[in-house]
Amino acid sequence: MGGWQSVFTVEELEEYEALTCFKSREIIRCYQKWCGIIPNDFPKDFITRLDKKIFIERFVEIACNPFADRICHVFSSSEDTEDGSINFEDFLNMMSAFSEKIDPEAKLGYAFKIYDFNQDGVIDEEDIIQMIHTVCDVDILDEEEVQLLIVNILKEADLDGDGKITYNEFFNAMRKSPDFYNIPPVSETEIIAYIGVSKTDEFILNYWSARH
Ligand SMILES: [Ca+2]
Ligand SMILES: [Ca+2]
Repeated sequence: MGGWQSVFTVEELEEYEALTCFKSREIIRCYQKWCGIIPNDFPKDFITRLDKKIFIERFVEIACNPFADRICHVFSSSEDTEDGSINFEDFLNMMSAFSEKIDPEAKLGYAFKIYDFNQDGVIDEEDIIQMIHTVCDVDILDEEEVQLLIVNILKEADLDGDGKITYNEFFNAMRKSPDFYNIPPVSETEIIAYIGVSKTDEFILNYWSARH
């Protein structure tokens, strides 16, 4: 690890270990990754914020993910909610959430936030439409199919039938998935095929895990 270790104080490493699912070794590796993402002339501290667009372009693992924008907004600690900029600490949290080591329930909490496009604490029809449009670059579904998909998703997850999926309802729907503890990666083609099947929980959970 050599010189990289000295980037952090012992206290900083302990603090980051407490806030993430990483050990100090993995935190240092995240920092190395971060240094590969930021432009050469960008400050190498932990709090300077990198513009969302530049971050997405330079972080290849996320660049192709249609939810990249939402992911940045969920993990950005910027006070400006429209901003989505990322600093090292946000990046570390993001990596921790993507990690296989994270508790699946914690991962679901992040997934829920990502799908809650309008950030009102529930997933409703508006969010589901956004979700479909995010996954499908081209309009492969007509209006009728979109409506059917919404109905199917709500039928599976919206237990009290109020047209909104709360976190608890989301959690219950996700927990039924046989892939809950063993999430397989899927290709974009499979994801689009999945929409046709419209098995809500598998669709959402597989999608979330597909690109990291
Ligand atoms: Ca919402
Ligand atoms: Ca409900």
